[in-house]
Amino acid sequence: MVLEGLGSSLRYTLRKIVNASHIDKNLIKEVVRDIQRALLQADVNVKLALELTREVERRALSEKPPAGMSSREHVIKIIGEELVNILGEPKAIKLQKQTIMMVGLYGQGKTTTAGKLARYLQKKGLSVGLVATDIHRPAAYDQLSQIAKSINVPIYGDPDEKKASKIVKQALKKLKGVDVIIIDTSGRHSLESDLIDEIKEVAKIAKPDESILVLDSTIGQQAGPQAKAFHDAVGINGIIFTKLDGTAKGGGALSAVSEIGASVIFIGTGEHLDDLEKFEPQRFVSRLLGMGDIQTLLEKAQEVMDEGKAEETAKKMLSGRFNLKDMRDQMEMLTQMGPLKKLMGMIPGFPADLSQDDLTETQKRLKTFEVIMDSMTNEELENPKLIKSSRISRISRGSGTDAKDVRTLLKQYNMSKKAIKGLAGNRKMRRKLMKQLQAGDFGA
Ligand SMILES: Nc1nc2c(ncn2[C@@H]2O[C@H](COP(=O)(O)OP(=O)(O)OP(=O)(O)O)[C@@H](O)[C@H]2O)c(=O)[nH]1
Ligand SMILES: [Mg+2]
Repeated sequence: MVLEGLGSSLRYTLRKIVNASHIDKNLIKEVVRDIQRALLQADVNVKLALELTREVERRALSEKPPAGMSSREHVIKIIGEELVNILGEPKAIKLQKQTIMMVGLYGQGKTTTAGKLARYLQKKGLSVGLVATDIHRPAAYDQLSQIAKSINVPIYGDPDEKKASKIVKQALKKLKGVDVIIIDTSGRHSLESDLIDEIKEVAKIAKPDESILVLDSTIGQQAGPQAKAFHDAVGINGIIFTKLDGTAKGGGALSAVSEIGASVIFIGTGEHLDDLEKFEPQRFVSRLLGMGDIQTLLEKAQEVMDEGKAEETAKKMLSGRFNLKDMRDQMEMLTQMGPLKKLMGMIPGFPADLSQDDLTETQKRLKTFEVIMDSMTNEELENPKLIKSSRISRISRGSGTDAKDVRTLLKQYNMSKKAIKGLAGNRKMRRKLMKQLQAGDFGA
């Protein structure tokens, strides 16, 4: 996984949010400190890391969650959004006829990435040709030839030619028929003037539609100044980061180029030609944070909260007070089942152990009860004794059910109430139930 270290520490932090009993200022401050530490460890620029965490804190403390979103989800969403923000705008490669020039310092991954890009475009249905202009390293032509052969694309190069621009001139003629021409250039240890002159000359002949800078992401924040220097020299349209597999400094490289306004197109995540991924900040961050896992965790947290509510209702029930509203609350939880399955057996008047068929039947019945109760007035819910035959007709009409169903509901209510009364008077039984509730023994 890309940036495993950063990902795992951020995921650990998000877990804190998911598992916290409630979200408060202290928790947010703690989370923000964790994120700061994680970003700095991933080599993200201090200023950028501070800006991000300040913004997360400000938003988490001041913004209200949109309707239907819990405060946990909201804080996690803010963190995700701010992380996406520091990665900047992505750029997509156009799927059309064009000339692409790859530039970069020595050993950054230009040649490999030229092959990866050729493979990518080929898979998208374009015909591609590769051009080898590295006149300095003798093995360069062979390296690109091998890549070209493995993906079955034409290559043009001339190991005997000493001028890169001449090779390009020939290549443009030879590869006229292909959709995309990808020119691999030579690298240097540093941005010396002869490298600059050479790629400038290549560019003059090739007139590339895209000049792509290939950057080894292990250089971390150095990516920023390097990108700027290349941009000033030849004009860079997009960046491809390589070696994002297994680097602790990837966060530094990614954030550094976005800071100077350069757009990342792809990331290289391995030595194989298929190890090229479109760079999509949103997806990148989702994966980094393990959003799929987080969603599951949030759902689990929701269940835990329901258990809390179940306990509250059960306590109220044990106090002896019980009206139709209380019954509706219980039923609401019952219909969610899952970890509450066991609790159902604990509610007096409902069967203790249900088969799946019984369960389905009961759920159906509960659904009908719910519809009926929706047609009752608040007064009726709080004081069910009021419900006599004229009201029963009105309620059944209003809910589109039979009067018989309304009577069944009232019968069920009376049974539950009676059982609860007996229970509330039975101290031994009460203690047993409370113990079960406190142990959180709801089963799954
Ligand atoms: N793990 C990993 N290795 C990569 C990746 N991209 C390139 N490499 C490796 O990095 C090394 C250098 O890659 P090249 O493509 O030869 O780099 P270059 O920029 O063309 O190098 P020069 O032409 O010598 O300047 C090779 O061993 C590649 O296999 C990547 O995304 N992940
Ligand atoms: Mg090379």
